[in-house]
Amino acid sequence: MGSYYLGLDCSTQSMSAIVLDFERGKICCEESVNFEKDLPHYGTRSGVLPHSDPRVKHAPPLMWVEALVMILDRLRDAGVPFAEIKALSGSGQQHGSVYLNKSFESTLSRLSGETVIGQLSGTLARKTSPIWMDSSTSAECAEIEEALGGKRATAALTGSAAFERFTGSQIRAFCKRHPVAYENTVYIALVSSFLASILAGKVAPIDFGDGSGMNLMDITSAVWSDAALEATAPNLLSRLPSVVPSGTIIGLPAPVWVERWGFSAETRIVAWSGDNPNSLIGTGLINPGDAAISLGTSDTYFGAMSKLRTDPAGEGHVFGSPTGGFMSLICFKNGSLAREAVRDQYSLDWVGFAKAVHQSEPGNKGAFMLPWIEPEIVPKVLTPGLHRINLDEQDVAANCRAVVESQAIAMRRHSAWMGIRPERLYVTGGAAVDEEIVQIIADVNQCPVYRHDVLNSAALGAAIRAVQAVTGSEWDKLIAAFAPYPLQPAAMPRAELAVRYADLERAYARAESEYL
Ligand code: XUL
Repeated sequence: MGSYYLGLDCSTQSMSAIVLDFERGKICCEESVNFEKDLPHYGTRSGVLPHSDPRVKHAPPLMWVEALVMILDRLRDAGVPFAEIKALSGSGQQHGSVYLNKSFESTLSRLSGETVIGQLSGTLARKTSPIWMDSSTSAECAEIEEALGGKRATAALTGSAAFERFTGSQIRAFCKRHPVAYENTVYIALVSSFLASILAGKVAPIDFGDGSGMNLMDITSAVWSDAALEATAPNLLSRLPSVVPSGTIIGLPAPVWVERWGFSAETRIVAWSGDNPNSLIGTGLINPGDAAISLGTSDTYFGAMSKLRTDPAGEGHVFGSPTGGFMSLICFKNGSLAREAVRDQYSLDWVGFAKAVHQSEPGNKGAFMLPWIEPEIVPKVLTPGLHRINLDEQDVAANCRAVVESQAIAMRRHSAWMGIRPERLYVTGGAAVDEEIVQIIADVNQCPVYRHDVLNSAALGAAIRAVQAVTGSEWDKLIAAFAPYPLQPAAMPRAELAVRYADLERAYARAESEYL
């Protein structure tokens, strides 16, 4: 009998899985399901339902369940020995919420056969789930902050100022706009706890890491905050599960998963967490001082925190770390979204995009852009727009460079509050394979950039968390075994470009304040 550990990741655009073979100390299987391509009948674009208002971003929760079923099928077809999986955990795109009616709990307890999705369809009190890209709840954010004594007080209490995409303002908006449906909502889950509930066949708790992306939890004591609940919606406590440490074993697989996929009835299900806390583990950044950039649908900049400290400007977040401490993070919505939009405008593929960046000069002769193709989170921009500064729209190479350089500069500028000016940076996420992007990050930050072999740090982090929860192994040892720090940098900074990028950063800062 071997020992295998499964990590799942339900992100914006896909569901992915990583299986660790513990005895051999390696990843033995990776699979992925793309929502738009593999599940076209849900009608999403890149995992998001189209809507006439660019601020409204929802996804169908049953699509995530169908993706879960599909990925388990793929793992089985790939020969994963389900009976030898000792534990599993998962990762969900943070902040997204699922609204469930009174039949949820009883349906979970008797999920059966081929029709998991059909059975769950009757349990939704709201057919769609607002996700992290939504920015339609500014009024509710203002109301919550006012009730909690302002932006700073909200951040001090919950780890973040009130944000449109955070679950609290989304719940408030739902309750105000659809009071009857809110009344019929008996449980509110996060993407992570929703999928964990389905696997465990019972309502799952929310972990400390994902719970801190809701504006509802007291970040210091890791329990729901009465004041925040009251500022958000009536009778909210009864609709929320408890908050638990990220390493909590929450249950065993429901019979359907044992019967249909051959999971052992003894497989431990470890609380699922958000993609960012999971990525912290998957990039091995458990010790304060280092920082990582995840280049995904959103771009995030994050690191472990030595002492709880919130962002005075209210742009950044403090989340719970799966190791028990804290992590800091800032999130840019126009990550790969903006890179893809520029690439598509010039009808390029990624190879052509990288070539174009290469053809242009570092610093772009002072040309850059504010790439707010979607409403932006940092800085807060509710009316989208792409603004070119000293930049000729016809110049393909300069535009491709401009989006990447501007994003790298924005990350550097807005991460200053974290107080980490790292000696090295780690990169993860799909776009981390691009040599030009990685070089620009090194030059803008004037530090070496390292790239992990495994770019799906959220699924890897979930699998490592599953091992840790069951074996009690030290984090350092698990990181060394499954997410070792790369020895060779992927890019070194070019010192001769330091002044050029410092000038560009100043110009960028001026332009940003002009357009805000
Ligand atoms: C972080 C954030 C995104 C989501 C989706 O606060 O909103 O990174 O977690 O990945």
